[in-house]
Amino acid sequence: MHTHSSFLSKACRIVSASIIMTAAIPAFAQFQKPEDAIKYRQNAFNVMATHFGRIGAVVKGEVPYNKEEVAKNAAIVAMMSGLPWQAFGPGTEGGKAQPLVWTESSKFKAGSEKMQAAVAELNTAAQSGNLDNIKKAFGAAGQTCKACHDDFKKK
Ligand code: ASC
Repeated sequence: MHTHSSFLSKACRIVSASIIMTAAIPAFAQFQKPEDAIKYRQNAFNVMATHFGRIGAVVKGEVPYNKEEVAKNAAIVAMMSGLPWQAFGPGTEGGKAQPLVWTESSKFKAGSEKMQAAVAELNTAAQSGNLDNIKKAFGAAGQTCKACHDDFKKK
């Protein structure tokens, strides 16, 4: 029969083993393997590009301006813009990312922050419902996408 103390010592061993295994998780953090991180960031960018593109269609005059629709799309873009970066950790090289993402990581981070600031501005313009401001903010945000792609995305 198990004594109370042997149960405790077994529990302690399990907890210790868990702590050791946690410490052994590499820098791609919550992702089980590098491919999962690559998929995650590509999916996040894809959702962002889909909703950014819907605003683009309005900006280009292909779709009539509807305040609620643009506001919803801009909010999604702004929310998604914070997600991909956690999935570029060490050991997750690959996909469409250039090696420069990891060798020039401070430049990459600065670019990501410019984009996040620009889409936050786009969201502000979209919520206020001024189409001229939306057009300006959309153009500026698109420039921040392109700036990063030029340097960090494989063609
Ligand atoms: C988009 C999209 C991008 C940017 C970029 C802007 O709609 O998918 O990656 O705009 O093309 O230059």
